[in-house]
Amino acid sequence: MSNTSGSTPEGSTDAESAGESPRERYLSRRRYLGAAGVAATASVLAGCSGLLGEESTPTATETETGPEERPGYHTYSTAELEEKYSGLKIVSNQPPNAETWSRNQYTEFTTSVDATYIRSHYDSPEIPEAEHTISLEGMVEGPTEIPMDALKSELSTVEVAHTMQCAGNGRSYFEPSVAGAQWTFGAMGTAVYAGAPVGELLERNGAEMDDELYLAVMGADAPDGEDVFARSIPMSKIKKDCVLAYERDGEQLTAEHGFPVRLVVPGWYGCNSVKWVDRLRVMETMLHDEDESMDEPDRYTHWQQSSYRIVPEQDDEPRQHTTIGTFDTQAQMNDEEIEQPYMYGMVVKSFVTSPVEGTTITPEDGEVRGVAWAGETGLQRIELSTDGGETFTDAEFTGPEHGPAAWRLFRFDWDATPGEHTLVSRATDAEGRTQPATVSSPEEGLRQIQDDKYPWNRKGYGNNAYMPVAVTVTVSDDG
Ligand SMILES: Nc1nc2c(c(=O)[nH]1)N[C@H]1C(S)=C(S)[C@@H](COP(=O)(O)O)O[C@H]1N2
Ligand SMILES: [Mo]
Repeated sequence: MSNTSGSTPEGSTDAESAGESPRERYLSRRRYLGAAGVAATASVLAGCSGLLGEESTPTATETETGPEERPGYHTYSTAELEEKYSGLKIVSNQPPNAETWSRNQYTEFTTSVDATYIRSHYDSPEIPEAEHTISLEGMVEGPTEIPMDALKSELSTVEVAHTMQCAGNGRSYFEPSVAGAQWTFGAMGTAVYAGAPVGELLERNGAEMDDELYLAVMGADAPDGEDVFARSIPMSKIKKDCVLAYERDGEQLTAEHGFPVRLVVPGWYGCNSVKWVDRLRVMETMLHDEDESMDEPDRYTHWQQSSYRIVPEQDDEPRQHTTIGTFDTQAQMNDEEIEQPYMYGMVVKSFVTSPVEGTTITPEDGEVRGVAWAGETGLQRIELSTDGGETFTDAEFTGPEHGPAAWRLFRFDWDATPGEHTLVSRATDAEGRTQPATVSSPEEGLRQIQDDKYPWNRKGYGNNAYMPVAVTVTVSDDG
């Protein structure tokens, strides 16, 4: 039995739309989920299912009777996930959450799909592509339904290389620990996504597109009565490079990664890249509780306003903003008006991928490799320390360069001397911002990266502190 909240399915109407309400449209689109789909979903939910909120403590276990089945959703056993994603360590099976096992799986520019982390708040919806549509509403000429085949055939196809990283990656290094999936380094991976430019889709459908507006992007995965997974993406970013992706490295998306279509927000934390997209709404504001233009606005705000905020120990529930002026997460840390930053653009980070922790190497093996990225800001520099971060020397970027949204591989020729060494990499972004050495304690109440410390925060987001690797160098006997 795990941590789900009970839920009451309630029909609802949207005052704004004539005829069929978004809720009805949603439900009718859900009919393909199975004859008894919606009702059965509700009754199963009232019983027991695994809902792993960002706040909740993860469990890697199944109930004794195995996972509960819910019509219209795929419910996973751990064994099934392990088989399909052999490169992942399973964190929970219901819903599926898993991270890359070892840092040295990141030695190529792209991460194979079976080693690419899964972060889901609900089980994966089973969506037949041929019947799937995306509804477009809000500040548009008229509400429209866009079928998948139109998305694929009538709009351009663009590619974008992007390093997807969960905002909670590195959470497990916080002391004291915080609740939530205990990601180490591996809630991340890089791929080339292909799909339709969201800006083009909006333009074709007569949407208002001023930079100051927001596009609310909603996923089809929340069971009835649960908080819809929805994110507000600023229109300026939508127009710049956001993609409704249907392919990842030339293959169709897997069910767990958002099939048939997900948003990709290049260079921003993974939470923004909404999976299983089924609804887009052009709005003047971010999703927030008091939005009178929307029916049941508070069903759409949890993942936008409560989760994915950097909240120090000293603060309560974060303040809901309707608009903010910067989407660079680190810049928000220094913005007193925002107070609890939203997880949008990724902060600069890097780590060593080989050699791996605890290994014994010879001086001849002294090549150090790693990955570095800085969200859409881009990188300026990568350095390496072999003395645990006391002194640093420049390393060099290698491998493909596909724009700032994707990581760079790096290498360092290490003239290794026998003994114990602690390797640490440090990346600097194009604005000169660099990784801090450690994470602060909660008592310090930090709100920004300061004194070489990352601010400890209640939900463990954004940790970009050094990630040391201890290795032993020995001289081999056979010379
Ligand atoms: N609809 C929906 N989209 C979602 C999520 C989700 O639970 N539901 N999780 C988000 C989070 S927190 C992350 S980090 C990424 C993970 O993408 P992946 O599972 O494909 O790696 O998807 C994002 N998109
Ligand atoms: Mo995430």
